[in-house]
Amino acid sequence: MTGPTFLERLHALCERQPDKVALIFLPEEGDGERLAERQAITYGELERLVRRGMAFLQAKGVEKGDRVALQLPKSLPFIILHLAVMRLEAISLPLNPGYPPRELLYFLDDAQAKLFFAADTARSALSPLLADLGSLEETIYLDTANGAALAALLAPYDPAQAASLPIPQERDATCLMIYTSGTTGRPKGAELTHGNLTANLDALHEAWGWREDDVLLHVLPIFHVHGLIVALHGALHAGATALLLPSFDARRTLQLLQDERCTVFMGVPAIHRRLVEVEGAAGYDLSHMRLLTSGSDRLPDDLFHRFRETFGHTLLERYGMSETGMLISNPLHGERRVGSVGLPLPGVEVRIVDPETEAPLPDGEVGAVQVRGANVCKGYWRQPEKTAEAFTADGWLRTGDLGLREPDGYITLKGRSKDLVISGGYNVYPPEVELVLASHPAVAASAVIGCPDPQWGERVTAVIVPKAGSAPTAREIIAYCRERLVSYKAPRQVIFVEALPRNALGKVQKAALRETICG
Ligand code: MCA
Repeated sequence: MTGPTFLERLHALCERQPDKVALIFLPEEGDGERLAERQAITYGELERLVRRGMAFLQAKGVEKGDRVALQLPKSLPFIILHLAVMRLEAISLPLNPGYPPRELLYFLDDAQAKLFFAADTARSALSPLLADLGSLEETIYLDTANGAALAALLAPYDPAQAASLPIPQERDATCLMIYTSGTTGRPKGAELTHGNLTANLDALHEAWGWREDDVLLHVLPIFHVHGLIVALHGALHAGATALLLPSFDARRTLQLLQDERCTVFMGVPAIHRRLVEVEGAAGYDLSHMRLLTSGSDRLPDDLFHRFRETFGHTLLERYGMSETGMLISNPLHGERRVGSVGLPLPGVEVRIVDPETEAPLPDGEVGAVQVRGANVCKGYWRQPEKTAEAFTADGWLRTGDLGLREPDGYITLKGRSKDLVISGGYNVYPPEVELVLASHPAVAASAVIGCPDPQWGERVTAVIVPKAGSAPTAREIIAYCRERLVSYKAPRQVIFVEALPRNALGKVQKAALRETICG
């Protein structure tokens, strides 16, 4: 692989266009959206802040390979610290601010995080719990709502001190860890390297025609690959400008896309659905936009058509996963085929194989989707056996999705071989929820499935056999899960049954259950 890495490229952009605005942070709507309250950061300021951040992290003892966890809202401190960690050859570990303490502790412990940044508002809940965490040397609480807090934190540190540090050169070194769950229920950290990020960003740059004069409206969370790599890194890699909304609001999004003359927007189907449902949606002028993408969940055909009818833009559907970044995309120019995720991105190999023998299948036959390329992660953090299970001997990653290739190369996904529910673009692994349900004193057995849902795509549904003599309520079960799991993983629906359908080996037959329960 040749060419600069993502961090080298970003550094060069900061030197070349220091006065260009890189990031604009928009306040929550209630805060009163006036120009003066926006915070604009130029590429030059970004570089200076990242260097200060590096000097600060060095003073905290952060070294190559250390894990630094960030459970912060979408904010400037998050982005500066994230970039500074990666520039120091350490590993950034972004975490959903919605994780309840129980989930959070698992991630910090499993990753053996050395330093942890959390929101100031979480201090009283977290500080007693973190005291016993072996690897954790320090937790730093930050007031991210107050722009001055970061400046105050970093002020004593000299950006010149970090200026002499080389930009990381080792492409195989892990720089980012994203936790994903799996069939065993325990989330595992996918280790993404500098080389992975670079390969993915270069491929998307070429495929989607990113330009320096692009303006991205960013509404996604930044603790996942979609919002962090594809959207935020994508804009920075292009030297473009990203306008960041702290959270998604459909009407405001349309207003901003129109008024700010944004050129790029990325969303999940649940977001696009809300956009078309805004009253008077078709009246917003989005004619200046050049790219609107959809991912993280299958784009329903009706939404594909409705979006085009409403806004005059054809959504570009693409497919990716945490372990690989983006793999397959409909083309920027050419046919964006409804129901298909498109063609493999430059440098990404995709094959469809027989799920049993793993022999490649001819076009048109449904099989398991496997992927290989410089974008694919090197494995799971400290889980060599899980890594070995995920890859074939010749280095293909088993995605867990089923699909077929059309004779002209377009790939269409046809379901999953893994047990997974996708709710509003978030992956929910049933075993993780079932593990929590199993710990409830009134639950004898449970199975978690996804039922079709007009808002979320799939609704997390718990089917429960209560213990003899107990009569739990749905409300109780949901509350119990919410205490232990981030809210989108908690069931939205609970159904009580006398028995679960099982096969001869005692395994719950989820397909049969979906048929009877989801109707
Ligand atoms: C929010 N809620 C949800 C979800 N989101 N429930 C189920 N599924 C969800 N996805 C619930 C909250 O628990 C809360 O419930 C209520 O909805 C309102 O919460 P709020 O935060 O206001 O929700 P929202 O702002 O309306 O969020 C909807 C959303 C969000 C904007 C669609 O879910 C979202 O940003 N999704 C995108 C996820 C994403 O970026 N995925 C990428 C990962 P209550 O009121 O009862 O407490 S996948 C990825 O990265 C791969 C690589 C890829 O290919 O992209």
